[in-house]
Amino acid sequence: MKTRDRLRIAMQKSGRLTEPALELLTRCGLTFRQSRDKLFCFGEGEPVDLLLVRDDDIPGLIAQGVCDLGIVGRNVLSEFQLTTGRDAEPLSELRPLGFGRCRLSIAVPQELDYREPAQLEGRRIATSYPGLLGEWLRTQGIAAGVVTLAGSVEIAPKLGTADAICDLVQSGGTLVANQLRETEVLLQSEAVLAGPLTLPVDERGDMLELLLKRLDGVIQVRE
Ligand code: PRT
Ligand code: ZN
Repeated sequence: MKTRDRLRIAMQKSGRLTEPALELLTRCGLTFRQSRDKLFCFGEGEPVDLLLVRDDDIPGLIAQGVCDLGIVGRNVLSEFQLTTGRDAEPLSELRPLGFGRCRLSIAVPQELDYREPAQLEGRRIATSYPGLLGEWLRTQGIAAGVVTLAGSVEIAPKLGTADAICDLVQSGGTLVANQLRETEVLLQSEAVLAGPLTLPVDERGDMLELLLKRLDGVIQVRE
């Protein structure tokens, strides 16, 4: 991998994690000059730059070595780990960051008399997380159909394309609005600092160590 002397962090360009991630980095003493295309933000004080991308691209950018770190939901990181081949660079969760909390859950139509996971046997479950859902079904010993959808998963039961869904839940409002009921929690998620399993040993490694120390300080004060 090409050596670089500046640390590069991938984060969400525009979405739920953007504001809190920037706030956290600012509290760690980092300041950025935003470039005109807003894809790359140059770090002014410390040698730390930002790449602003779609959250789904973040694990891949770290695995390819394009970025050293990423701020991304555990749900996205875990799904990447489960769905990329064994040849891909394994990633690790360096720190939980305490924002973007939600859970990945199974939900069924309210009128269904749901008591246990075994009732999902032979049913179709719509999700954007086929890796995480597939793993949960395997551990439960349930054979169910996984219908992979990019978005609007919650309307699948009404459309008749699935019998249940597996999606992110926060307040539960979206489920209620779609006459669905949360029945099983597969994953508790929040934003995490993700990185490669083996951290760089050059100047970036020193900066990373400093950043982790500052992060720990900021997170501790918050708790
Ligand atoms: O454009 P890009 O691909 O970057 O953004 P995105 O639309 O994929 O992501 P975004 O901004 O919606 O979410 C980014 C991350 O925020 C997710 O990967 C989660 O880690 C985290 N997060 C926290 C959530 C939620 N809470 C959340 N409530 N992500 C999505 N939702 C959605 C959920 O999918 C469902 O549609 O909100 C709805 C449920 O919310 P409630 O409050 O009605 O239960
Ligand atoms: Zn996304």
